[in-house]
Amino acid sequence: MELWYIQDYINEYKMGLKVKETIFQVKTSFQEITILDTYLYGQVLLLDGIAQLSEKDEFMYHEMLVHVPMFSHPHPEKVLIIGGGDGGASREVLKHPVKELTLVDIDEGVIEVCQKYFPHLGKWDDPRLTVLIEDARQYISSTSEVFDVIIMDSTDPLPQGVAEPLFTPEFFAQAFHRLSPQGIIVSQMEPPFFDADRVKKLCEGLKVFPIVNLYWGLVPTYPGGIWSYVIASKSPDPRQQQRLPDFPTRYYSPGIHQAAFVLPPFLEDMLKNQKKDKGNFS
Ligand code: AG3
Repeated sequence: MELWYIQDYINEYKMGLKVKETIFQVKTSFQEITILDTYLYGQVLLLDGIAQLSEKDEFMYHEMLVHVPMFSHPHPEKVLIIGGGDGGASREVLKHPVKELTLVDIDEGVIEVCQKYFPHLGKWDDPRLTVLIEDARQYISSTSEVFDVIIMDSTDPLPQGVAEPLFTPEFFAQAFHRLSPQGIIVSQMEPPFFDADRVKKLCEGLKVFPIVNLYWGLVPTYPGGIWSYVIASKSPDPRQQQRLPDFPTRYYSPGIHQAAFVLPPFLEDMLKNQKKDKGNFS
C-alpha cells in the first residue's frame, strides 16, 4: 500500500509527498513532532502535521531567512533567533562573524528530536550560541539585551496557533526596542499568492518600523512552492546588501538578494500602501 503525506494549507489546496515510513512521532506539551522519510525530499519534519523542513530544500529557506537580513546589516554582532529549534537558521547565522547568537524556542522537544534525527542541521557546539527554552513573548518583554538582527523562524501564524501572538503589533513593538539603531528584524511569512490580504495584514503589524519590505524565495516543500519573508529595518535599506558572502552558499547570492524584493505588479498593488520611497508597508 502506498503511503502519502497530504499537506493541507487551505481547503481548496492540498500537496502530497509519497512516504517511505514514519521514522518518529511524539507529542510534547506544545505540539506533535513527526519525522517522515519521503521518496522525493528525504526526511521531513512536521509540527502538528505541517511540514517545517525537508532535507532536500531546507537550505533554500534557511539561507533566504538568514542571509538577506544579515547581509543587509553593516556589521551584525549580536543576533536573536526566535523559534528555529531545528537548528537550520542558527547554522546559517554562525557562518557570519557574529559575536553572540541567542536562540529562544518554546519547545525543547523540537531541539532534542532534531539533534537526533537531523544531526547535521544545527551547529549546536558553537561557543557563540546560547539556547534558551522559553516563550519568546516572555523573553522579549523581560530581557534587557539589544540585538543587531532578530530572526523569527516560527511555525505558521495560524489563528489560535502557538505562533500567532508573535505576529502582533505588540510583539513587534517590543522587538523594536530590543534592536540597536541599525537593527533589522525578519520573519517567515505566509505564501504570498494564496491570500495577499492576510500577508498584508500580518506585515502591517510591523508599522512601528520606518522601513518594511516583503521578499520571496522558492521552497518546494511548502504549499505553493513560493514562500515570503517580511523584513523591517530601523535604518539600513534591506534591499541593498552591505557585504558579500565569503563562504559558499547554495541558494542565496547577491543577485538573488536583489531579485527577491522584486514582486509581480499585481502583488505589489495588493500589498501597497503610501510612502513609496521607504518600502511596501511603511
Ligand atoms: N518554519 C516555517 C515553516 C512554515 C511552513 N508552513 C507550511 N508548510 N504551511 C520553518 C522552520 C524551519 N527552521
